[in-house]
Amino acid sequence: MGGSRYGSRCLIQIAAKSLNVPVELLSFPLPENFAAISPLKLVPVLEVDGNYLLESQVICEYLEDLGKGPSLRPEDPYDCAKMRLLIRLFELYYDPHVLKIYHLIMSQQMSQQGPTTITAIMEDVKSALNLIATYLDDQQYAVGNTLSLADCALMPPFFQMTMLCSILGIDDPIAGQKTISGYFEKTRRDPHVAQVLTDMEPYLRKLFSGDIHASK
Ligand SMILES: N[C@@H](CCC(=O)N[C@@H](CS)C(=O)NCC(=O)O)C(=O)O
Repeated sequence: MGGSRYGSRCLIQIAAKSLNVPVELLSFPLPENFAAISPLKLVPVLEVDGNYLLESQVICEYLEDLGKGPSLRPEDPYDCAKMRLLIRLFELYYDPHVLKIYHLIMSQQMSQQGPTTITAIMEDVKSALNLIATYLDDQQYAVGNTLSLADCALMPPFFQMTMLCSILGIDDPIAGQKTISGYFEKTRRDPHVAQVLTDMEPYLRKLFSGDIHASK
């Protein structure tokens, strides 16, 4: 799905490793028969010899295990664990809150209860960002000075949040958290990250328009 924060995780990795993986971007809503490929009816999915792998992080780890291109897993075991911790903190404590905002937008309920509900959810989002910030290195990337799977996981959703807030005209929690905003600005300069974020933009603009304008 174009603009997907989870699909884009794999796209940054594929670009950074120069992998020859044909990519098909699906549009939203996903086709009915997609359930035959993924019982979760979620993207991304990776086809491997006629089988289908689900879950972006499982796909990323599989692509790393193939051993092609530069490794996006830090060599040092502690750094590698920190990379995995950042990804888990994002998935368990940040994204479920953000998902509530997206459901609100998609369910066309923005004009009735949107602004109040979003303000409440943003408090949880801010707490999750503080938690993630505790484990971010103060270097160019999330862990040290090279791109890792943590950056592939964090940058697309952070970008999605900044776009959402700019379209809604509300305070951006990414910009409001010093460590996170410093990380975001540094890491978005990576050419592979920059390209994927640029590609996400038109899809996100389309996705977040409509209902959002109706609520103003
Ligand atoms: N845990 C899954 C989450 C994937 C996910 O939420 N994908 C969204 C796009 S970002 C999706 O396919 N949504 C389709 C829908 O809601 O119909 C992963 O890591 O792959």
